[in-house]
Amino acid sequence: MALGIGSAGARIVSLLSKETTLVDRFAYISCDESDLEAKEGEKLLIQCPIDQKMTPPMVRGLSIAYIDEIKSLIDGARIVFIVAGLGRATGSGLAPVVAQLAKENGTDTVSVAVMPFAFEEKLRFYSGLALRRLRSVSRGVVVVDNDTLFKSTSDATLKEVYDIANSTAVKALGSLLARQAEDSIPVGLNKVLGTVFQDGYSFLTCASSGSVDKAEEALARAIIGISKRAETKDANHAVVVLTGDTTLKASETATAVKRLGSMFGSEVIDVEYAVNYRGGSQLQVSVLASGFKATRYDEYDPLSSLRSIDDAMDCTLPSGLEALSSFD
Ligand SMILES: Nc1nc2c(ncn2[C@@H]2O[C@H](COP(=O)(O)OP(=O)(O)OP(=O)(O)O)[C@@H](O)[C@H]2O)c(=O)[nH]1
Ligand SMILES: [Mg+2]
Repeated sequence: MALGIGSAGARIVSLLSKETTLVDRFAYISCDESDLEAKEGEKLLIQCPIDQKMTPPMVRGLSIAYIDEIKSLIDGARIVFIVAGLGRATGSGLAPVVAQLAKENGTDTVSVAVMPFAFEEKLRFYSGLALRRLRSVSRGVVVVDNDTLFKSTSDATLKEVYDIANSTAVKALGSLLARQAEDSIPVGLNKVLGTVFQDGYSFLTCASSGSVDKAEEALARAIIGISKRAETKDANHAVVVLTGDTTLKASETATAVKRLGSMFGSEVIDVEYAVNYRGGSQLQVSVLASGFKATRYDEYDPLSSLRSIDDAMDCTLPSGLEALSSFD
């Protein structure tokens, strides 16, 4: 099951529903009705009785009244992929709650955390905090950094930036979560999960190249995306998906995969790969790599080094709402 939370999560899962062939159920949770519009699948709206700007702790507070509904939404799923953009109220507040409820239910969760663009400095604190929380309650966490999905140019609108970022992210996720088809050799769910269910964080990055050594060049670009956010030598598992046209040679794939260990600076890395011939002459490469104990986002939350804080206490209701009888 894929579950989109908040605005970014809902948009990405809705696009993913048209791309993946491996996910059976799609669902959406948000505090904003417009995130749920025109989405096919199960939907849950978390309502706030007072119109006001929310924070992640407020959303967590509001979610208490919806715990049974969240539980029944995820009930029966073998694996839940939770997708959320972190840093604002809904995704940061709700994604860790949903992951925790799935864990209590005995369901394995893979949380896909979309991290803020560099220009969204104000979102750093909550995104760092939410990522740490997600790590503590999910079986696997895949970090997708918005800056690796789109190089910001001054003339693009925010909608264009999101659209490009989403199409890149969804192509990468869809190529990992694909069934066997005529024009592809997929990696298979078990190998993806084997990579993601490692200690620490996984990263998903993408790059493309049209040069003579396109496989190697695109791979190097994707790995540079990870190197700015974590120690590449910590990587112990990776899945590489190459998407090109029908001229993509086996020898190119083989060379790229062989070079991967030295590109990461880790000779012990366990590499799986998949090939997809539905692309164009530009070779697209997606790299999912795992085993990263620390990330640059640890610095986003200055309290992350303290071990004595009880995160479960961080849950508030908008003032005035405590007295409403519908809240536990
Ligand atoms: N890739 C991508 N990122 C997005 C998109 N929409 C928002 N984001 C990013 O995701 C993070 C969280 O933003 P939203 O998803 O809009 O926030 P939300 O979870 O809906 O929270 P509230 O609207 O405050 O309740 C921010 O870093 C945004 O830049 C999107 O469509 N695609
Ligand atoms: Mg929103």
